[in-house]
Amino acid sequence: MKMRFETRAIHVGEEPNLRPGGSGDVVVPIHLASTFARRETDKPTSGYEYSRTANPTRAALEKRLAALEDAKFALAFASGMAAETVLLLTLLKPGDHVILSDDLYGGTKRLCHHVLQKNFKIGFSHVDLSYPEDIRNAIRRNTKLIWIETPTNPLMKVCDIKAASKIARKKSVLVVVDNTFMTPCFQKPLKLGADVVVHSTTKYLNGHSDSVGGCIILSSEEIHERLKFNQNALGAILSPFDSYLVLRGLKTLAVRMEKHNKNAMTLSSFLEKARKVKKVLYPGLENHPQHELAKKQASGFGGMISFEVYGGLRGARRFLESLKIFSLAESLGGVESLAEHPASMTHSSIPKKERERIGISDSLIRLSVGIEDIADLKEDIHNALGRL
Ligand code: P1T
Repeated sequence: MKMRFETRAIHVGEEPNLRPGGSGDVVVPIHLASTFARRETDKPTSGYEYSRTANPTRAALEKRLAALEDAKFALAFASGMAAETVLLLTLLKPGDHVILSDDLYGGTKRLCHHVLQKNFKIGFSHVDLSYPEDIRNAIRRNTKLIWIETPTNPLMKVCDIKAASKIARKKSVLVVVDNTFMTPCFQKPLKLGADVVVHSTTKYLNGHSDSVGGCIILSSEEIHERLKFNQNALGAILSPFDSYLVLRGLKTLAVRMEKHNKNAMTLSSFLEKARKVKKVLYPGLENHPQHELAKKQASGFGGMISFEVYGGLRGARRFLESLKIFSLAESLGGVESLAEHPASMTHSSIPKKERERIGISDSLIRLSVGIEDIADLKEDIHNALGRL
């Protein structure tokens, strides 16, 4: 039976085993074994041999992740950065060139410049991916890959995945989309023409701020085989317990995303009217430069809002340190609301001059809007703005 998204999020990968000897668990057990016994030397009897190579709990999660992005394959990693590292080391070789957005998660930028460029001689160009023409112009003879974060972290710029994929395909360039902010609940990059999706499962997919993980999702058998080989060779796997946590979190992904979206929509409109707020960046607002595109390419706007306060660094600090319900913490995508200061936290590895050129100013604040009662969230923001 072909299941719809919300049903898949609960059932795929956790079909109870009702065969003779099967226990019928409705929830996949946490298979802690590091190794699996076999009858014959030349083939693994159960299909499993060693947990780094494959593990039944991780396999259940990978099956579900693939189903949610309408893809054939998924691989689960020890963190979002581990997934990105294995992906880039698999697809690129020295001398290759990659196009990235000008603002994106600071850790991705650090991996690209401080590891891949420095040690492996891979070149990177940063462009504003909200202009498809700029993508076309940035493609070089040796360009192998376009890395798209949409909306971007933290400036919330939206890239037209369909247009970018069309440009890339003509030049045989691969398109990777980091779908962490939107999740497959709101956005399906592979359907829009992208080749590969990556996620930090640490965020919305797990949803409860109690697991660090990542994944790669795709339909190309050839690339999947290479990735699987390299994941095993490099050892960057998600543990059985974390796999279980993400399987559990995914069951409520759709209801959580609906509430994140609703709360963020209300809060962004509230911030827009606040006297001490200079500007608000949220794709759901009509004045967002890519609002129409965001409406067309995704079925929701997500739970992330960035905004600038008056009062520069001092103002931002005072606001953040006055919050009571929002925790002042890095990360995002959990049921609890978080607030952070990109310039000194998530994006501090980017030099100040470069940060300011991109638009990550000292007065920029990023919110991960949780699923608490919106009246409490509004009150918390209102009171903290009152301290400016
Ligand atoms: O933290 P990790 O699971 O390794 O994932 C890295 C990562 C990848 N992609 C995006 C879009 C991300 O936002 C992140 C991690 N981001 C944060 C920790 C943050 O606060 O923005």
